[in-house]
Amino acid sequence: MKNRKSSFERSGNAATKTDLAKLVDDAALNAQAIEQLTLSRELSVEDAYDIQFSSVQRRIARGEKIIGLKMGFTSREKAEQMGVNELIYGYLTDNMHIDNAGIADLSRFIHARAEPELAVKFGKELRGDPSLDEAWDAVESVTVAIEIIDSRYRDFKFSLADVVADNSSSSAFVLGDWVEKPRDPSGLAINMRFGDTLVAHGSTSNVMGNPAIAIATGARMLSARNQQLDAGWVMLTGGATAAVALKPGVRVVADAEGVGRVAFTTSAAVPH
Ligand code: OOG
Ligand code: MG
Repeated sequence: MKNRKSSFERSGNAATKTDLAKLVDDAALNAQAIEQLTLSRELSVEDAYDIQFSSVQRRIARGEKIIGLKMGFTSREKAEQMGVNELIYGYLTDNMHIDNAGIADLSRFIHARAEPELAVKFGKELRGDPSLDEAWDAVESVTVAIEIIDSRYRDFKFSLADVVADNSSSSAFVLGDWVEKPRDPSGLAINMRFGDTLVAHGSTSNVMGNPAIAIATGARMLSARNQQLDAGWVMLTGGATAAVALKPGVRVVADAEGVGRVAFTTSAAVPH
């Protein structure tokens, strides 16, 4: 039989995938940055998704519930900002949800950034290799979201395998009100403001030309791991603009053309 061990197993590093899942999960829990995993071991993207899955199981064991998926690097703007050129996904849990107009406690994060995204909710499950039309047909409603990403790696620097193992920097998200889906989700202007300052401006077309393609791709990537997008799940289709570092005491507002708006405020600076 051919050598079927993954590069990770062959590298002979003592830490198992379960150990690495605990490492990234603890870093997220304690808001403590860690060194990139790939600086001291070989990790394939497949290994990284195993670590991600195992870290999400730890969240579930603590009582969190998976409520959806986020796609990453679906726009050139994001891929260029982070130097990673491949689509990724990560899981969203109920614990990551912040109410619209609520407060994001910055002490929960290491070096959080915000990005405006189109979010969708599925009316039916989606699996396999759906067409763009099938993907959009599975969507029940849409809203504008602000994703708060927070890499657990020092200086927000990572390789593809590192970021995947870290649940693709999933950290928190705020959702606007759900509205009827447009016939075509492409070409909608999307903006984000910090106070009165416009800090990000793009179009939903930045997301793979059409966010429905990001949805179809997410379904296909999950299928490759024998998983699926469930009815009732939420998906963040990916940042349409570069992400912007959060600061204390700032009101963050995003809007998407014809879809609505969403806001939150960051906690005040802690006096020294
Ligand atoms: C990885 C997550 C990317 C997006 O929308 O492209 C992402 C990161 O940039 O830390 O959420
Ligand atoms: Mg994102």
